[in-house]
Amino acid sequence: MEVQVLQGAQWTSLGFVAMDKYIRDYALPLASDIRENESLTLRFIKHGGGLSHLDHIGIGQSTLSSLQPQTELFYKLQEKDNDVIEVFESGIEVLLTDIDISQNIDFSGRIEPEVIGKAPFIYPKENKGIRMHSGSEFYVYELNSLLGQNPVDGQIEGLDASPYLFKEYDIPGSGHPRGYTYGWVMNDDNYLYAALDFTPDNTMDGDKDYASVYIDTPIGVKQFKVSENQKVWGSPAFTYTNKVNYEHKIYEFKIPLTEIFGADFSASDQDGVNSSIKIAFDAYGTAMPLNRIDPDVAYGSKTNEYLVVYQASSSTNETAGIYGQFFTYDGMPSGSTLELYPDGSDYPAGPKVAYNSIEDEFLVVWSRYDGTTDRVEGIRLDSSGNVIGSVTYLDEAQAAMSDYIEMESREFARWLTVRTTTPMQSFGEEAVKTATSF
Ligand SMILES: [Ca+2]
Ligand SMILES: [Ca+2]
Ligand SMILES: [Ca+2]
Repeated sequence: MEVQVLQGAQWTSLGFVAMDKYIRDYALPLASDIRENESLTLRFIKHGGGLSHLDHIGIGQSTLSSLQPQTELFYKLQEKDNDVIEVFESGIEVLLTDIDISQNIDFSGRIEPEVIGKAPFIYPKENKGIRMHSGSEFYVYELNSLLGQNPVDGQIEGLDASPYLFKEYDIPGSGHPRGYTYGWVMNDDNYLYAALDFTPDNTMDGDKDYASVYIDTPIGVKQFKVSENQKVWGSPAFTYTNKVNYEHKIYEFKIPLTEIFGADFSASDQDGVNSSIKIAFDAYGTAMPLNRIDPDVAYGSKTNEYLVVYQASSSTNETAGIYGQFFTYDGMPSGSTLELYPDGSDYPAGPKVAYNSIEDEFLVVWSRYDGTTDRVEGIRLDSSGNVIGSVTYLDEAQAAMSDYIEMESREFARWLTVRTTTPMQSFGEEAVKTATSF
């Protein structure tokens, strides 16, 4: 991203910053020949990369004034709040008044990679990565259990009076904000109405954004897909809702009941109709889920549950985080996803987990390059997933591999031990460290 300033009739470059897909804060000093209390016209130009967005621009307490007629800029760039505007190669211009020359230009923004992943979010989440079919997981909506209408009009506020069918928390791997997605379903005599409030998608990306309803019908699973170019079954909209304070994607669906129950279906004669509708959703907004790789599992004997830990990364593998998920003894997810090390600028890898049956605790370790050295870090969790203490440095390890063994031994403390290969010059040696110290 390049920042330019207008001086006379001349645009002068103030500098460049390298951005990634996450909205981050940047600062550039003002040019020395800019005078106090002036108004300043700045231009932000995207150079290279994929889609780009700015969330906030300011100079100290200086007031941002939008250049007419782009009044949306003024509203969206006032605060860093995930309410963003798209920036193109042609750039955007903003006018700042009452400049305090002792301050930097502060701004927040992102640039996506040119090639981004294609995987949508799936609801129910059990279907992730699997093509929808009759054996997939579905929500069940009983016909006539919620009578009503949701006109396809870009508004879903009225739905809050009705219970939602699902509410799922999503952590996008794409740099979009994390947040909840809500789904509603209702029907009248002729149509099934469904709606999604897809709060993780705060970018308006034309036909790249889409969502679908999947319904298991007697003739197989039908997909009802909606996007800017596909409006047979409903429509997307980009709007504000009462769920978050930034503009984002919603989807409304209006599906004839004859598409579900067959052409003979009649509201007045529902004899012989299986009124349980099996329904699922997907949504993609260039907002997309993380890729989950490199899992490890430990069994918690006290609670009869498994803790699976894994690395989750974006499809471009530029950053990653470490996550965990409990599963019941029969394999159902238990509780929500645990963020053990956040997806950020670095790349924690190779998570391992072990269980301490004496303390009923789990220890998760991973290796991470912090910009200077490779390090093995760990975190303790109780069997409910609550973090005990905080992420703790355990050892230096240049091999991006950590392994550890359970040692309920006599001499050692009753906790797990961490074993890692240590620096390259002594590759092959193993250092044994107890984790009792953290
Ligand atoms: Ca904003
Ligand atoms: Ca509506
Ligand atoms: Ca989008």
